[in-house]
Amino acid sequence: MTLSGSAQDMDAGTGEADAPKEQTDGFHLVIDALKLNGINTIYNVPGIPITDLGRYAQAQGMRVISFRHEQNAGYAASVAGFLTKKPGICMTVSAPGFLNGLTALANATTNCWPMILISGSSEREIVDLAQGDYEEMDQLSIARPFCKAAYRLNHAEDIGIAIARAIRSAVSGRPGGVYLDIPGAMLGEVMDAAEGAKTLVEVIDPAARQRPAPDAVARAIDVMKGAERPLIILGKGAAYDQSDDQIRELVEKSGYPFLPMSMAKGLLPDTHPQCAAAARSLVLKDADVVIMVGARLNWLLSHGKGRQWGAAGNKRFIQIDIDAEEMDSNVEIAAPLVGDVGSCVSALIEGMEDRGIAPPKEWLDTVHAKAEANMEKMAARLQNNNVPMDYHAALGVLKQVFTEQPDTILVNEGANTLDMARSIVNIQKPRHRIDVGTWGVMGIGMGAAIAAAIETGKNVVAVEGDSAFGFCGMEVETICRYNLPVCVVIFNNNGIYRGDGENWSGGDDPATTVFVPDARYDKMMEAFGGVGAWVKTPDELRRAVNEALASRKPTLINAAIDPAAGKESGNIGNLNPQSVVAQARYPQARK
Ligand code: OXT
Ligand code: ADP
Ligand code: MG
Repeated sequence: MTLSGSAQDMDAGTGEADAPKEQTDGFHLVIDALKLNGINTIYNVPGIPITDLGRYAQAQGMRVISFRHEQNAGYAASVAGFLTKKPGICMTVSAPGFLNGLTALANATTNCWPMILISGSSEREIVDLAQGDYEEMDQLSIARPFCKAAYRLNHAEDIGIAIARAIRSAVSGRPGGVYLDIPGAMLGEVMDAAEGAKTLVEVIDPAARQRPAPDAVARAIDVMKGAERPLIILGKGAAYDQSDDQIRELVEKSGYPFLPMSMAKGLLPDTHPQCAAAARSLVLKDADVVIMVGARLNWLLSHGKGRQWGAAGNKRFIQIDIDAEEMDSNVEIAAPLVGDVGSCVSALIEGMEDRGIAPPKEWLDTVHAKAEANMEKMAARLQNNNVPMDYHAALGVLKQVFTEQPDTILVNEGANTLDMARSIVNIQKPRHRIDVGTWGVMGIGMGAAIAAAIETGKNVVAVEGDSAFGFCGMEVETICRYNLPVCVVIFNNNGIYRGDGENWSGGDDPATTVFVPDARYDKMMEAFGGVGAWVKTPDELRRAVNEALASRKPTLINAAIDPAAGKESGNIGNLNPQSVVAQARYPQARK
């Protein structure tokens, strides 16, 4: 993109003007650099100094999705990164807008998702002398600890290389968040268009394949050969890698049971006969060889040790990860395979040929029997018709909807709403479940739903605790404005974990964990032209969700859930600190 130049070069000798040279500017070089690298969407909140950057990007054919709050725009960008393997772009104003986006940048880095936060910033000279500029803040220094890399762009001629660096930093090796600081003045800098075009850089092979060394593969195969009770754990790094066919081949050729972490659900269908999700405790405790594929042995897996993992030292781990430093982070890794999931899994498949690798039938039967028993127990609970609904009744409906319409993307957050939906709603396709990720962060829901709809065009159902929704609920206006096929289902139990908490002082203020009872969130959606429904029975819920999916209209279903049905912190209540003093002081705390 070029601008018609107003400046003209004058021929000193004759006084005649040369043909006017075409010019460009910082705004358009940023847009051209992104487009050159196949990035066509920006998640944004406008304001000084980037308002016009958004307008011009839209004018130049980019999709610019404007949000009501930068944190949600940032979550959307990070989820776009997870879904597409290209860095999602979030664009914000300076200081407060930047800080609002920073949580999402840090969350992206924690989740290993590629994202670039581009924030406008104030006058360098004034900021550096702390002279009190409009929205003054040293954003670059503040961003550094929260991301993989942080850069500042000082001149228009550096835009091409800076955006190339940002893209490569975000997607190469372990993906993560990158901060790009854009002083407002730089955007208005004008330069010769042809010279500007030469400064643009197309990033070649930004996330180069990394094949594991043959001896590392041989070591892993030797460990597999000795396995009597093997297990494959699939993580969201495996989902991110998009080597879906190879992963399926590894699982099916080895015959090993597999346990999907929450966002790896669907890499193989949850209904696959080798899926061990419903026998989680058993496989973690009893497996003797565990192959980790793009999953970390962090808190979600009890760090690979302790009671959950059975007797100490009873396991050998093979770990596939792009990041060598992940190895031995919590326990000894017997066979590290450093590389991308696709290359490592392919190498394992090749190495397995003719090595007689298959799990003992007895182990498979044991896992299968446990999973079947758990599923049977669960099935009975899903049938109930209690009013008010409990989580099982409502999720029984959603389970059926997802079985019938497996192309729908599930977004999920909350505590009980999250934990129960994870185990009840089966996912059939890769990257069709997006949730709170490694930090268990609340508020990701609306940004994730918007990104999923924008990036895939598919129907999205966001199953939200009422508290979780409150962190990002204003974005229902964004959903309506862009007319996205998003159906938000709020599990409204009047509070955080439960809606029946009491104020232990006996005073008039409500308990710390409860909300206004029977709040009409459905009216929020109606306020912006979407469809709202307040449902109290499984049948009403089923009808409302099916209507939303058929119409593809923005819909919010406010599902009344029994305030007494949930548990403190869902499945992770054990992480709450305990105090014998407090328990003695408050008898209620002992419940
Ligand atoms: O094998 P066993 O027998 O053990 O059984 C297991 C499986 O085998 C079995 N299972 C099945 N059975 C039958 N059929 C099927 N299909 C099946 N599948 C599995 O079920 C059990 C359990 O299986 P699961 O779930 O796989 O295993 P488990 O043990 O739970 O796994 C452990 C974990 C750790 C991997 C898992 O629990 C997990 O992934 N947990 C994630 C938890 C998480 O991240 N929670 C969110 C954070 S909680 C808290 O921090 C909240 N806050 C604070 C806050 C946050 N987070 N963020 C910010 C920015 N500010 C504040 C807040 C405010 S939650 C929250 C709001 C909550 O209120 P809401 O209103 O939103 O929500 P409600 O609670 O609904 O009110
Ligand atoms: P989960 O929460 O599902 O267990 P984590 O986020 O803890 O997953 O782990 C993801 C892991 O995947 C990270 O250690 C990251 O380095 C790794 N990873 C990300 N992308 C790739 C890739 N393309 N190939 C190999 N490993 C990857
Ligand atoms: Mg709730």
